[in-house]
Amino acid sequence: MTVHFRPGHSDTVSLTDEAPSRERERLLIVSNRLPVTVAMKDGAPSAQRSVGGLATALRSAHTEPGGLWIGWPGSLDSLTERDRADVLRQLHAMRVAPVSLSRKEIKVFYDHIANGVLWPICHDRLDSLPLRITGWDVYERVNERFADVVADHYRPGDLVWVHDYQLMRLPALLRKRIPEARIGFFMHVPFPNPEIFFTLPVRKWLVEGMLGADVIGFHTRRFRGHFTAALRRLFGIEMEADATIRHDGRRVDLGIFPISVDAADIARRASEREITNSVLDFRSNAQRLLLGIDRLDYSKGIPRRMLAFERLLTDHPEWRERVRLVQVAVPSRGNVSAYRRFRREVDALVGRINGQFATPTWVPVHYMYRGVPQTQLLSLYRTADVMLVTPMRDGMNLVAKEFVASRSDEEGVLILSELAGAADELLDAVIVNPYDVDGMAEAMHLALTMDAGERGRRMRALRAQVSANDVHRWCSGFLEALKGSRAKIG
Ligand code: ADQ
Repeated sequence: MTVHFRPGHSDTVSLTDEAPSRERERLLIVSNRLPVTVAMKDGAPSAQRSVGGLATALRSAHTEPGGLWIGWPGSLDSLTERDRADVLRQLHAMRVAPVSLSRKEIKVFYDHIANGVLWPICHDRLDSLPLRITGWDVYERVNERFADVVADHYRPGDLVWVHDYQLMRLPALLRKRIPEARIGFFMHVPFPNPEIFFTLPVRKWLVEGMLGADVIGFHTRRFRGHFTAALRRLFGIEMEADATIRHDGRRVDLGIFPISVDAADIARRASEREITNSVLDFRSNAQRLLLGIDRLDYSKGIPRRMLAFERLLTDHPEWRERVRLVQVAVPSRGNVSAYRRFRREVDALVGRINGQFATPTWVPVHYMYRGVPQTQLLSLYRTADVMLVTPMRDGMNLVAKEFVASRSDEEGVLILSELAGAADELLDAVIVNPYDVDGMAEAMHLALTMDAGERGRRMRALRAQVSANDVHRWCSGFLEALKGSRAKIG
């Protein structure tokens, strides 16, 4: 195998030399971040496969013969020429093709537009928008760069699956380059209500970008409904009975594909002795455990969850010294000012609650501002009496499903926000309105006092739902729709 640089696409490695035959349907996955992390190990750069999220969801599709993942590998700027070539060789062996982005592009495309504008818009947070928005030209340029790299690797018959809000323009840009390609686009975040989405001056241009796809996937019916409402207002088109629309002489499928987790794998790992032993250690102090696991993101509802816990301790003082909240928050998007402000807000709330209620032998909120390894995550899921998943808005929320999948002991209660996509499926959770602090405090009390029969009944129903609709079903459902999309054209 030879690794060579293509002019104009500095980090693109050719993977054509060992590719399978032309007839085989290959899958090209495209996402902003590659499912790898490059770090220095013993003085040499090493590319490691990431775990969790999309990396896990698409692992088997990616490792199919000919599978290729295209995306940004993180900045390689600090590496020497030799180390960079070494990393590119490692990435090639992992069947990933890097798209190189400059520091300035990352700042504008990723930090400013994707995370500073599109993320808050998709999570109903108009108040978090910058007063003046610039940088759409850079967003377009970066999407063009992705399109170039995909086109470089594309061969007739390939399926191209584009992921998420960072790449909303990519389907149309690809369609221009490869008119006959089968292109899918999956929106991992909510498509917002058009009243909110239409505040963006570039609303039509973004939707036109998505419409370059043959199949557009959403987690829930509600998000697809928002999208079709936007289509009606922008183009006067209606979705037909078979969930397709006609646009620009083509048909586009609008599908519902709720993402999930590898339920069987989680259940197996959560039952290993290492995990069950640590659960006994965690439980030894006889206090009940409420658990929150989130990226530290303002959409995840951490402040109101804390206030609800504070209310629980105020309205039901019998829980003092008998219950604790473990909140694990993985640092996220520290380059965006709204996230830095948010971090300070959470720090202050934790301090206030602990200052008010702690005793020499009890601290009500255990706050961990870091990611935790998979084994610890599973131990926490298995130990929790009550899992708190209370986002203000969430596309799906995989934490809720990971918790359910890990509870092969059929114990634990899930409190779930009605504004998480997962609430459309996990009907046997205790469903709450995340804006209703007092209601959430009562839900905590209810969950802590729920009898064993009711807990078991709910958990069994939740587990049946998650195992019947796991991540493999999500992945194959989307790919089947994409393969079938051609049949509808004409
Ligand atoms: P996210 O907003 O990142 O994903 P989520 O679906 O909850 O949210 O996934 C988070 C993942 O990170 C989970 O796998 C979880 O285990 C892990 N994680 C979270 N906190 C952690 C911690 N402190 N330590 C270790 N691991 C942690 C986006 C959308 C979601 C959608 C997914 C997939 O915002 O709505 O469900 O994509 O489509």
